[in-house]
Amino acid sequence: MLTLFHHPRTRSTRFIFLLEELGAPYEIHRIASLRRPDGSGGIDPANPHPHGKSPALKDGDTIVFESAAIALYLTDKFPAKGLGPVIGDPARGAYLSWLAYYAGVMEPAWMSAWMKWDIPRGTAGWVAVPEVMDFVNATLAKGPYILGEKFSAVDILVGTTFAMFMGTPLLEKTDLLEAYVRRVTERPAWAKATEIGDG
Ligand SMILES: N[C@@H](CCC(=O)N[C@@H](CS)C(=O)NCC(=O)O)C(=O)O
Repeated sequence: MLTLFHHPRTRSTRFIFLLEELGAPYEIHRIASLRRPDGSGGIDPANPHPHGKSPALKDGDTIVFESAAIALYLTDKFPAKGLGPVIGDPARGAYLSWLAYYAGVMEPAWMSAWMKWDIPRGTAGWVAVPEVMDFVNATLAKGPYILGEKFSAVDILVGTTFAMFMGTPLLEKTDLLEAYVRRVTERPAWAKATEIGDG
């Protein structure tokens, strides 16, 4: 049995989405508390994440943390649904690249925009949001999903993040992005995830 360490309205809801898509058996351990920007909250000692963050996943004695790693772990463990290209699939390279890009470039890009940080040219390891979006838009112009014709766990990470930011000063709403977000969030598993996860 898999245990998802989850806190309502945090990044962990995306893994209820993925687990539902995969038809995987799982239980939810609700993280009792998280650190909040206003100084409230604190780390729940029962949360196995090394920094007390949400999400984390437990599979027997194995602990997996960081969203990109959890996505890869789950799609590798449950390959039948085809939500992540497996080793040997020509799309595997793109899949791994997008998972790493999500964690290592996209999230820092949005965080630096939100914090109004200037990204030092050529040295930061990530790029600013407009450059990220040029790449995303060029990718989505070629197919309905990030990996092309097939919905994957990358869309769960990217599509739900866009759903949150689109229309804010951080992310301009465009027809292309709106249609993409709709394709991802109209899936029944997302409705189920928010119903289970927000409670
Ligand atoms: N890089 C982590 C980020 C996880 C994260 O920061 N989660 C937030 C909630 S959405 C959290 O737990 N914040 C409380 C804290 O940082 O202590 C991932 O992608 O899984």
